[in-house]
Amino acid sequence: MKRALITVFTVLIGVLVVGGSVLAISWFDQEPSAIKVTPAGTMKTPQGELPHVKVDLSIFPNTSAEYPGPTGPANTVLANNGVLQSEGWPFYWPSTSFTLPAHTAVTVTVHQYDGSSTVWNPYWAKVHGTVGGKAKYDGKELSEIKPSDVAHTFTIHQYAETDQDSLFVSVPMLAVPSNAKNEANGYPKPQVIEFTFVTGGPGEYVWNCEDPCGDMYRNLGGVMQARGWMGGRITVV
Ligand SMILES: [Cu+2]
Repeated sequence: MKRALITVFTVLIGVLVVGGSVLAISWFDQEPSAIKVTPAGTMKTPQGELPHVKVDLSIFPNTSAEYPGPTGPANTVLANNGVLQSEGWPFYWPSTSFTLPAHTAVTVTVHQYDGSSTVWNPYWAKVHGTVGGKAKYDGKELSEIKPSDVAHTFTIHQYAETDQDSLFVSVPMLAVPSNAKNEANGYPKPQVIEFTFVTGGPGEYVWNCEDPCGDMYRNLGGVMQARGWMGGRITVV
């Protein structure tokens, strides 16, 4: 009887430890809540007239009271090379997670407040995978910018092995000039970047920044590998 009780106790403790760990990990790995897309009627595209949605994003060079950035503990630690403090690193706002409708034209407008850090590969200074192969930079249509003018990129990747529809989009985010003065909100006047791409069928995609804006190896660590900062998840439904 005693032995049976001890066994039950041991199993119970095991369940608590494992269950607690799973809860802790999922809490530490929490993502910011997904960005809402705004329906915008239909749009004429090379694939015909399609439903149209809009997404608004910002890129801030550092956190502030108004834009606190991603506050999940795992993100904070990752983004600061193990040091618990969240200021001084750039991030996409208000989130890095989206759910997008399938077979839809998606127009993304980005308010970009950060300075430049030259891309290692000029490929990332070019626009890939958008409607017309271009993006609008403060109203001007361009298919590439100077590698030294890139602040960040918005790059959606396809998984290497999958049977879902291909989706590869990469747009360089134009930097604000290095001598730009901060306005009342503590940030310089942003560059406004706009581009449209077309989703295929349902699938799971990841996106991230390809500009070396983080720390550690070749500045590709820290925020560069942290969801909620410079990368996220796109679900097409
Ligand atoms: Cu970046």
